[in-house]
Amino acid sequence: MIKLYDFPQSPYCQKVRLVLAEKDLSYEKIFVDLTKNEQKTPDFLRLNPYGKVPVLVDDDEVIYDSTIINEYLEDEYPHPPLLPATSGGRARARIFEDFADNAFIAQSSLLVAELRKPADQVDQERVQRYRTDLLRVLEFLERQLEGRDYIAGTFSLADLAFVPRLLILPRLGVEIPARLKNVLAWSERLKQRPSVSQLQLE
Ligand SMILES: N[C@@H](CCC(=O)N[C@@H](CS)C(=O)NCC(=O)O)C(=O)O
Repeated sequence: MIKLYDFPQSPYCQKVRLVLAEKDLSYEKIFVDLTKNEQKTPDFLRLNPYGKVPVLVDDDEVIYDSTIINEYLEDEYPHPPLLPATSGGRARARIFEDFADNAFIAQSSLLVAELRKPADQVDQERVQRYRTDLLRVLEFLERQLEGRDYIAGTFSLADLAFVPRLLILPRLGVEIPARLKNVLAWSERLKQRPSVSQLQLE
């Protein structure tokens, strides 16, 4: 039985839950309360020395880091495939999976953290800067999606990596501008997927 050490609001845990759902894998969810620092207990650090969720345990295998977990799931449970068939396509999927983590999730997490502060401590200048940065990322994605339904051509792990933050953009005060037609269509296409519509964000 697969076990997932999870914190519901974590976009990295959400990435893994999306892939588990796409592959229709059953698993046990183990709640790690980050608000109580449970990820830094000796027991948890034995699973992941970085003290971060998600961690996936599949029989004797202990795997951490959402990207590595999702690649493991793809290797171990290849159907349905979530990487393109060609080497070039797979490389592109990996490039954008990495971009989602480092540019999109990382940027939006700064905004989430700022907006979570008590109202009188929120730095509006920063909020505006983070929103502008996210819009710049969306503009870049618009160009990358030209002539493609999905970021690496076929639906893949890369698209799923964007989903957690794509879903909460309105809550962060970021509307996808109407001129970004490719991003809007891609986002709608993703929202139609059962794995995405049923994703628990809280
Ligand atoms: N690169 C890691 C990042 C994981 C990560 O940053 N997890 C956060 C939750 S969103 C965490 O566990 N933070 C707790 C901490 O750093 O103490 C991945 O993709 O899994």
